[in-house]
Amino acid sequence: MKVELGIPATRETDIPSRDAVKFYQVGSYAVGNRLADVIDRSIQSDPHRFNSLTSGHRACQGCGEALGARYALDTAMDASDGDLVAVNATGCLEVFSTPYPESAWTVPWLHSLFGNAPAVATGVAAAMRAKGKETRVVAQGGDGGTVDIGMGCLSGMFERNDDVLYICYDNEAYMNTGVQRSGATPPTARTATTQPVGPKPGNVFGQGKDMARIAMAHEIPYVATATVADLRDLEYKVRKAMEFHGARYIHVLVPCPLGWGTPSNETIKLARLATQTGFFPVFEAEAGEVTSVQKIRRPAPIEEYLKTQRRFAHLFKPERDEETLARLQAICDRNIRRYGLIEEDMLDEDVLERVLSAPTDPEGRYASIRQAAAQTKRAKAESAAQSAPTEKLPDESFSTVMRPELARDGLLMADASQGRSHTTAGSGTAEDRPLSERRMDEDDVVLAEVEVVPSVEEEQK
Ligand SMILES: Cc1ncc(C[n+]2csc(CCOP(=O)(O)OP(=O)(O)O)c2C)c(N)n1
Ligand code: SF4
Ligand SMILES: [Mg+2]
Repeated sequence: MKVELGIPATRETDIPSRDAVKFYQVGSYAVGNRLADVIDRSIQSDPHRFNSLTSGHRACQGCGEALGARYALDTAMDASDGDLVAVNATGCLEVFSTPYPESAWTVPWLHSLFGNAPAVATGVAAAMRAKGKETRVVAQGGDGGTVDIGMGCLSGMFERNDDVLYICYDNEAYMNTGVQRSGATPPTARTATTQPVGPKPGNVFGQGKDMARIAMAHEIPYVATATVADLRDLEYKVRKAMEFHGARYIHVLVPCPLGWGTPSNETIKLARLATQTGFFPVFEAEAGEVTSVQKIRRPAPIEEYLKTQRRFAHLFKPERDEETLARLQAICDRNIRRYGLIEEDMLDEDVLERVLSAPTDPEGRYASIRQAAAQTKRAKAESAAQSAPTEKLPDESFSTVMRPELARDGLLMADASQGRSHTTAGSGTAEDRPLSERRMDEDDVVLAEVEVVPSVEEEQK
C-alpha cells in the first residue's frame, strides 16, 4: 500500500540533499529513511521532532513500549501542531517515564488510575471543547489497563464516540507488576500467574480478548493494529487516526524483553515475526469494516517466532510439543485466511491447503464451552440422583392437595397463595409442573426442591 504521509514542507530538515551524496541504494527504507525524499522521511528522523517522550526515562533496554510510544506521540504532536494532551493509564509506560517528581514527557501529560484513562481522556476532551479550544487528546495504556481493567471505560468512550485517540501498547502481560497474565496474553505463554509446570504449562487456549475486533464491533470511525517492527506504518496510522474526529483505537504490539525472556536486541525482529507468521495480523478498519491489511512478505512458521522466547521454552524442551505447536500454527493460518494476509498464488500448495483448512475455532473456544456444558449437566444429574428420596409416593399423592398429614411429614408443599401444591418427589412428569418449577434437562423427571410449608392448623398453634 502506498502511504502518502504529506509531511508539511515547513518541517524540512538540514540533512544534505541526496544529490550531494552518492547512495548505493535508493527507493527503499531498508537502510533507514535517510535515503528517502525529505517529504517521505519519518517524523522521527526529523531533527526538529517533538521528543514527546525524551531521554532519561527508566525503561529496560530494548523496551518495545518506549519505542512505540515515542513514535506514536511525536506523530500525534505533529498532526495536532503541538496542541495535544496525553492521558496515561498506570503501567510500565507511566512508571518508567514519570517517577515523581521527574517526568520524561515533554507534552502536557496526565495520569490518574490503572483503569480509567479512557474516562479521564473523555473528560479532558470535554473540558477543552467547553473552553472553545481545539486541543486534541490521546489516551494510552498497556494491555492490562486496556483489555482488562479499563475495558468498561473504553467501551463507554467508544459508544459515546468521544473525540479521543486511544493507543494500547500490548506487551501481552502485566509487566509493570511482574509479568502477570492479562486478557491479551497468548495461549501457552508462561507468566507469573499461569500454570508453571505440569503437562501443559502456560496460558490456556480459548481465553483472552481480541481488542481490535471488539473496538471494530463498536463501529467507531477508525481502528488499526501495528507493531514496532514497522514504525513508518505506526506513524502513518497515528497520523491517519488524527485526521478523524470521534473515538479511534490503535493496538500496537510491543515486545518486552523482560517479560518475554528475550534478548533486548531482538525486539524488532520478534515484532516482525509476529506479523510474518500471521500470529498478529496488521490491518486498518473504518466504521467496523477492514479497509487494508499488511500483507505477509515472507511467511514464517510459528515456531520461528516462539523458539527464542523463554516464555514459550516449554514448547521445545525437554521435547517438542507438536500438538500445541500445531494448535498455535492453526491460529496463524486462520488469521491468514480471515484477513487475506497472503495472496493465494504466493503460497506453496501444502501451505495453502493448511491455511484453507484451518479450523474456524483454532483455540477450541466452542469445544471447551460444549465440554463445560456437558460436565455441568452430568454433575447436576449426579447430585439430583443422590438427593432423590429412595421411596416413591403413589400417584395420587400429587393430587392430594393440602393433606395436613403429608405436610407434617414434610412430604407436601402447599402454596396457598397460588392455590396449588405438590409433593417433594416426582411421581408426575415435567408437564404437570408450572414452568418456573421445571428442570427441563432431566428427561422429564421432576425433582423439585423440598420446601416444607406448615399446615394451617400448625400455623394457628
Ligand atoms: C486498581 C489497580 N489495581 C492494580 C494496580 C497495580 N498495577 C499497576 S500497573 C499494573 C499492570 C499494568 O499492566 P499493563 O496495563 O499491561 O501495562 P504494562 O506494565 O505491561 O505496560 C498493575 C496490576 C493498580 N495500579 N491499580
Ligand atoms: S518490563 Fe517490559 S514493558 Fe516494562 S520497561 Fe521493561 S521492557 Fe518495557
Ligand atoms: Mg502489558
